Amino acid sequence: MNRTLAIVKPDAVAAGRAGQIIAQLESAGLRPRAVRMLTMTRAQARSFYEVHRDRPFYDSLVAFMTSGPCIPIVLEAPGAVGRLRRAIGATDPAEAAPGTVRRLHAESKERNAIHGSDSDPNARREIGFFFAECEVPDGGRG
Ligand code: 3AN
Repeated sequence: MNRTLAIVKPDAVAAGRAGQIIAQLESAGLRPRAVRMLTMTRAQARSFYEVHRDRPFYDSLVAFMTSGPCIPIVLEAPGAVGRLRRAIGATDPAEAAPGTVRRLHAESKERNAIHGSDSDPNARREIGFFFAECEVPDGGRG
């Protein structure tokens, strides 16, 4: 059993799709372990997406991610990182497989409904970014 981080992004929350998306993750065998709802500050969004700071879409991505509330979720499953990535689909919803969260709910490469950690080390970092030790004891386990 290990953990990963999903974020239901501001576009999906604003569209009233958070419940459907979380149900879809549960159907894919991902068990919510901790959940929050918050609006990211600019500093938080810049830091979370630091790896993309030199990409042309960085400022726009930060503006989008701070545009309204989002829902970070710690999910548990065997092979959690890969299981979540398969459930959410490709970055571009036009390329996402049928039945994936992005195929069903995303508008564009940027407004793409959900984030999922892309590796165990990044899952540990991202869980620690949003959740305190008391919310996910041993939260760092990958
Ligand atoms: P993924 O979320 O599929 O792992 P990343 O890590 O390459 O994709 O990108 C992080 C986020 O940056 C995406 N979820 C999306 O919101 C945004 N993004 C990625 N590529 C583009 C792009 N070409 N144009 C606009 N936004 C993008």
